[in-house]
This record gives sequence, structure tokens and C-alpha cells, in this order.
Amino acid sequence: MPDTIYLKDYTPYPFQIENIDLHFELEESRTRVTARSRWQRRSAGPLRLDGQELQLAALRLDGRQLAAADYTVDADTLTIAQVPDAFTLEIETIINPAGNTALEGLYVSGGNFCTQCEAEGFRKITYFPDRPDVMTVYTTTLIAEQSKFPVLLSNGNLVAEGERDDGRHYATWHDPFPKPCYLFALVAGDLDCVEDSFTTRSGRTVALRLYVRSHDLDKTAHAMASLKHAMAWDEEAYGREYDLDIYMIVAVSDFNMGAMENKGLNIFNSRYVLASPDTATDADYVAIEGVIGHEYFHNWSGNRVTCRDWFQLSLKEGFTVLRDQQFTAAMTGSAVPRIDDVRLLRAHQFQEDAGPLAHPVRPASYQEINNFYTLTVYEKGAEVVRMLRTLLGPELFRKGTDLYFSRHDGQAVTTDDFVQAMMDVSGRDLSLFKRWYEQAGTPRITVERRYDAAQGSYTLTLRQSCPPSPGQERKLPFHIPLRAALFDGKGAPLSLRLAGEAAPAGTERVLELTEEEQSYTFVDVKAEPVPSLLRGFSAPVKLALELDDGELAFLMSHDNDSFNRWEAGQQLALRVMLRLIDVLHSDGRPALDGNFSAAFARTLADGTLDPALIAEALTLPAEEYVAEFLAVVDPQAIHVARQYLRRNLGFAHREALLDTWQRLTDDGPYRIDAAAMGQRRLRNLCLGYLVEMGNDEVRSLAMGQLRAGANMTDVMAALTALVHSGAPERSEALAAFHARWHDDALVLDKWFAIQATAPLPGTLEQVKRLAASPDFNLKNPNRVRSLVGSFSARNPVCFHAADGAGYAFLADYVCELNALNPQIASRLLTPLTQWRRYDAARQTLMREQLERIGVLPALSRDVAEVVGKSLK
Ligand code: 7MF
Ligand code: ZN
Repeated sequence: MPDTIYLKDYTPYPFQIENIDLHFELEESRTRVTARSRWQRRSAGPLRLDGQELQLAALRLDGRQLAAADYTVDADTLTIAQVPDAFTLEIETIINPAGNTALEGLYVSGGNFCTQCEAEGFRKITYFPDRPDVMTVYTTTLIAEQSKFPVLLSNGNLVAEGERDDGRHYATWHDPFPKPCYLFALVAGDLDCVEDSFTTRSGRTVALRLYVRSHDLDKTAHAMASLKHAMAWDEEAYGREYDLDIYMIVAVSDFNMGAMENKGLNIFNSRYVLASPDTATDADYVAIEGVIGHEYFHNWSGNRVTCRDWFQLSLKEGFTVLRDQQFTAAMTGSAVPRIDDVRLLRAHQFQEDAGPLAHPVRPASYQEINNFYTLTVYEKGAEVVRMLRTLLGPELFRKGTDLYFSRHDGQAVTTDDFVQAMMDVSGRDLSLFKRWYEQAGTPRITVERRYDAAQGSYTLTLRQSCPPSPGQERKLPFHIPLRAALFDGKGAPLSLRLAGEAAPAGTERVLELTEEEQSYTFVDVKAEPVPSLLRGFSAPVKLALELDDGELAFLMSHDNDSFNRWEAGQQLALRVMLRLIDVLHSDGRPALDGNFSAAFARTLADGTLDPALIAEALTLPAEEYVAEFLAVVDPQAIHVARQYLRRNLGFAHREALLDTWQRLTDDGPYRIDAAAMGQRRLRNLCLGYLVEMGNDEVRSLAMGQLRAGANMTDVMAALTALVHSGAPERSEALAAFHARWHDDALVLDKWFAIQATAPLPGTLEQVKRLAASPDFNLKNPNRVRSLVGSFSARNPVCFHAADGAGYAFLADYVCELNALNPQIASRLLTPLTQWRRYDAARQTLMREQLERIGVLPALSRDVAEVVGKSLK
């Protein structure tokens, strides 16, 4: 059992490091790292450094080689018992980047060297206090064979470069900003560069460089444009200017995560950089802009102000996700991204919050920090900061972020410091609010409505509760901002006056719930209104407001909050699906709900609506979200119900769907603005419904769209529709796609994922065939995610096949990856952790696989923590 690290045990590091000089003699299987650093004592104690998988070649203190008796080394630490109050330390280590399949520390990808140090990868490069509150100034020299590695990069500014007479060359980089070691980066390789520049609002010119392999040069324009948008937006929205003279982004194809905000030298998974209309979908374009923004915004929220310890991870991640969400909303100018974010939160973060790995936004303990880069820390963390903004209002919130940045610039701080800045600018007491950081679980709010016709008053009684989570049996009430509006029978919003107030204050109010139960009475209410609550999803809660079908239909067409308008439709759809599941469970005959079908038709025909919002409205709730409402999840029934509904909506509205598909055909030049993307989204949604019905005529439309190959969005939509509906043309379509794209790894990932997510009987066998094909590569995280990850996390009906074959398949890969890449292994494993949600037979099958993984020899800490906690 791995050790547990506790927040309550935090102690400051007893030394300060003035600066560090790093030398890398880069060779694939044997790289020598020399680290020379200047130290000062802060408090008593031995000098303890972290280090893993390092070969110690030399250790000198103030120029003197230390004797074996002067220090101790074990698998994780180097300890020097006696050091003076100020000293220079010189450490030489030998590492093997080519043998590094965990992709943590220094490794080789596609023949190039690169690094990933967050959270604790720096300790695989040299002995060092690998914790974010130890900050120092880095000077880095890279030495490598010039012909193989013409480009040598590290953080900060280039201060020297030159050739040596042995065929090697060198470059020295200096980063003037003190930083924690998790922000260190280097890259060495054969890369091409596109260059641009940005002038900050104070008039400084920043060189922008994007490094890719030469054949990818034609796919960099969107990433570069996104970077410039992000830099301008952060100045405008948060008053944040960039601080170095150069900003570099490098795309690599083997990367454990999305991207990394290393100071001045971001390293990106190539899927979040490379895009052309031929190879990237609209969703890819939007994701690239968001991730480029996210990493750029970290330069202030993460780098200039960093985390004191890893328990504070959401300090930088929650805040930065909110910032990238605001950026995406500003760039698209629509409610679509908000809807997509909430979909993700409700389908997956709610699951996490209700499972054995549930943890607060600021966890109190962990075994392996890599397991805490979660939807809770990121997405719920962003919701928590968004709630602060809702409570304070945009102006005070901005004052709060200004204060936070100026007060803590150059420091490593806590989520408490962030909330304190908000308290100081607003004068508000937010101590109860901090429970959002401390308590896990999704609060549930029930609503009781009472209209008093005689008094003309309307009372909402709200009650909150939160289920227990591991280590937290009882929860205290949360401070919940609930945006609310009331509509009269004609759909006009009422002016809202609460009992006791002199005058109404607008048509939307933020009700602040801080106790288990609170009532709000609105006066001057002439007739019973329809309430619209939790507008814009103002808090990450489950709202149980039992509106009847008629009221939901009313809000679907009248609510002036686009999010809640969408939400009303989703609730109606959810209700219809849950009724269908009941019918299936009692062997009844399903039927298409007439009211729902009529609402579907009205929305499809609504010419006043943004096509993208129509598409959102006509997308049925995800199977994972429906599962949240069942005591025992029945993946088969959920899938059949959703499929039934899709097919019958397709039959019922065939003409309108076809018309819309034809009407939105766009023969003009390809554009990626929000309007063009919205049209493609709606058009392809129609195609999906049509192909689902399975007749020859619509299938030939899909084949036509596929063959026309206008852009990857339309091609993928057609291919997905054909493959997922089991169309007879699917093999031919897949073969053609493979022939066209087998050389492009990112496009081939899509080809794998489409097949892995097909909700059809033969999918697992097909997935196994694909895993055995030469295109599959266990060492490439994108490929593993596109096949094994897609199958187990995005294909519930096949993964949960009653015979348990899906579970065994996943476990086989977790076992293999445990040795190769523990981070990926542990992430893949998460669907199995949800075993308690299923029937007894599936529970047994899932547990068996967890137990099988649990007894692996050499179980990694990552996998051990997840298995251990889910079997507890
Ligand atoms: C947008 O947070 C949102 C989230 C850590 C790695 C990127 O910048 C990061 C890194 C993980 C999971 C999600 C994201 C990142 C990481 C991410 C990327 C873009 N500090 Br793990
Ligand atoms: Zn981040």
C-alpha cells in the first residue's frame, strides 16, 4: 500500500535556492545532467532532495566531492545530513530518455527530446526538491549532435549558442522569472518553426514561435491565430500582459495529456495544435483555441502566481479552466460552449463525485498526485470560481483577481489566498463558501412552490442536502448562488420583489442559499408564474424542480436564458427516456411521446433560433447522464431507449430533417466561424437522425457527403453515422477513409475511435482486431485513448456487455500499461471504479477484474491507489 500524503502535514522547505545552472549532454539512451545550484538555509534540518530512476555520477558540495558516508540515497531521495548555511551543490546524474515509456521527465518522442515535469517529473531529471513552493531562477544549456537536433529550446530567453568541434552544438537559455521545477522544459530536435509576433498593449513586441515537424507546417495557422486572440483577450478581460520577449509552443505526438504551460515554452499534444479543414473537425478547431488559451492563461494563473503544494492544484486549474471557458464564450459569442461544458460536468464529474474516488476540489490527502488531475479539480473547480464571480458580480470579481495577482505575484499560494482576495475587495464573508473547496459530493436541491392567489405572493422553499463521500459522512450546507427568474403566462419575465423589499430589483435575481432550508417569497405576483431556476447553471448541483411537461415545453420556447431554454428540453427528453426505460423493464410496448415529438418539430422549424442551439436542443441527453437517474444502471436499456427515440424521431420528422439537411448545404468557401460551424452542426445532426432509420436513400446521401470530402467535420459526421448505424456500406467507407488517411496519426486516431464507439454487437471483436493491427501502438497515448479509452469510456452498451468481456479487455490493457505508462493505465481504469452502480452480476465481473489488476507484481502507485480505493 503506497504512503498517503496529507494537506495537514504541510511544512515549508528549510532551504532557499538562489539559482540553478543546468547542463544537458543529450544522448538518447545516456544523457548526462549537471545541476549546479546556490543554496541558503531557512530553518534547521537535513538537506533532502527528491530523485527517481537516476544514476548518480557525482556529488560535490562547495566544490568538494562528497564521500559515501556524507549522504544517503534510496529509490526516492538523496539526503545530506550536514550542510552549511550557504553552499553550492553540484550534482551529475545519468538518465535514459529513450527508455522512458512513462513520458514523465525527459523522454524521446518521434526522435526528438522533450520533457513533461508536472506534477513530479523533474525528479526523474536530477535530484531536487520537487515541490511547487521551491522556486528559483533557471539557466539551461543543451548540448546535442547538430545534424540530428538542430533546434535546442528551453524556458526564457536565448543567451548564447554556438558550435563545438565534435559535431555537437549548444544553446543556453535563461529564464529571469523564478519558477517551480514543474514548469521547467526543454526540447531538442529536428523541427520547423512558424513565426509571428504580438505587440502588447504597453507596446512590447513578443516573438511567437510554433515548432512542428516540417510536414505539419501547413496546419499551424489556426493555433497561431488562437494564441494571438488569447493574448489580446487576457489583456482586455483580466488586464494581464505577457512578460517575456518570446513565447514558444512545441507540438509533440507522444504526450500523456493535453498540453503543458512551461514558462515561455509550452509543450502540446499535437492534437491541440495541428488543424486544417481536411484533417480537423469543427470540434477540434474549438478545442485547439481553448487549449492554446488555457496554457497561455496559465502564465498568470499558475506561473506568475503558483501553487503552494499540490493540494492547491485547483487554484491554478479551476481558475484557468474558467478563464478558458470565458475566452471560448467570447470567441464564439454563443451559449453553445456553456452547454457543452455542463454536459461534460453532469455526465462525468457527477459520476466521479458519487464514486469511490470522490474528493473535494481541494483534496485533503492523496497517494499519487497524478490521479488528482480530475474533472473535480478542473471542471468543478472552474464552477467554484464561476460561483464567486456570480456572487460578487463581474466588476468586483475583476477587482478581486487584480488584487490576487498583484498581492501574490511571484509567490506560491493557496485556494484560501484566492478567496481572501475576493473577501477583501467585496467586504463579504465567504467563509461558508470555502466548503465548496473542502467537501466532496454533488449537492441536491429540492424546490417546493406555493402560489397564494389571495396575497399575490409566490414562495419558493429550497432545501439542500449532499450525499456522503469517502471519509465525509455528513456535510455542512453549501453557499449556493441560484440565479432565478419567473415568467407570466405569456412568457414575459416578472419584475422580482421579495417580501420586505421596497421596490423590485430586475427580472433576474441571485438567490443565495446558505442553510439547509430557506424560503423566498416574491410579492406582487398576479398569477401563478413558471419558475426558471439555476439559470446558466449557476451552481454545480442537481436541481430537483418538478415542472410538468407543459411547463417544460413553455420554458423551451419562452425562457430568455439560452442555457435554461436548452435545459428545459433536456429535462423533457430525460423524462421521456426514463419512461421508455420503465416500459422496457416491464416488457411493455414503447411508443413515441406525442408532446415531445411536437416540441422536437417546433424546435427544428424555429427560424429565429441559432442553428447551433437547435442542434444542442435536438441532441438527446447522454447515456451516462441518464444513468445518473437510475438506482441500478442498466446500460442496455438506456441505450435501447435512446436508440428507439432517435429512430422514431427520425421517422416522424423525416421530411423536416431532410429539408434542413438540404437547406443548410453550404457550397461557399469553407469557414470556421461560429455561424458556419453551427450550420454544419445542425446539418450533421439531421444526417445522424436520418441514417439511424436505416433506409437506402439516406444512406446514399451519407455516402455522397463522405465521398465529397468537403471537410473533416462533414466526413466524420457521415462516417460516424454509417458506422454507428451498422450500415452495409460501413466497411467500404472505413477502408476508403483508411486508404486516404493512414499516414496522418491524428486522423487515424479518429478512425480508431469511430469503430471503438460503435454501439453494435461485433464491436469488441473489431476493437481486438484493431489492437492487433500494425497501426496500433501501446506506447502512443493518443492511440491508446482512441481505441481502448473510447471503447471503455464512450461505449457503455458494449463495454458493459453482460458476459464481462469488455471488462476483461480493459483490464488486459491496464495490466500491460501499468508497466509502460502508469498515468495512462490509471486513467483508463476509471470506468471499472463505478462498479457499485450496476447489477449484482456486473458488479462481480467488474470487481474480479479490479482484483486481478490489484495483485499484479510491481503495481504502480497510480494504479494501486485507484484499485485500492475502488475496492474499499
Ligand atoms: C484545457 O492543466 C483544460 C485542461 C496539466 C495537464 C493541461 O495545463 C494543464 C497542465 C491535464 C488534464 C487537462 C488539462 C491539462 C492537463 C487541460 C488542458 C487544456 N497543467 Br492532466
Ligand atoms: Zn491547466
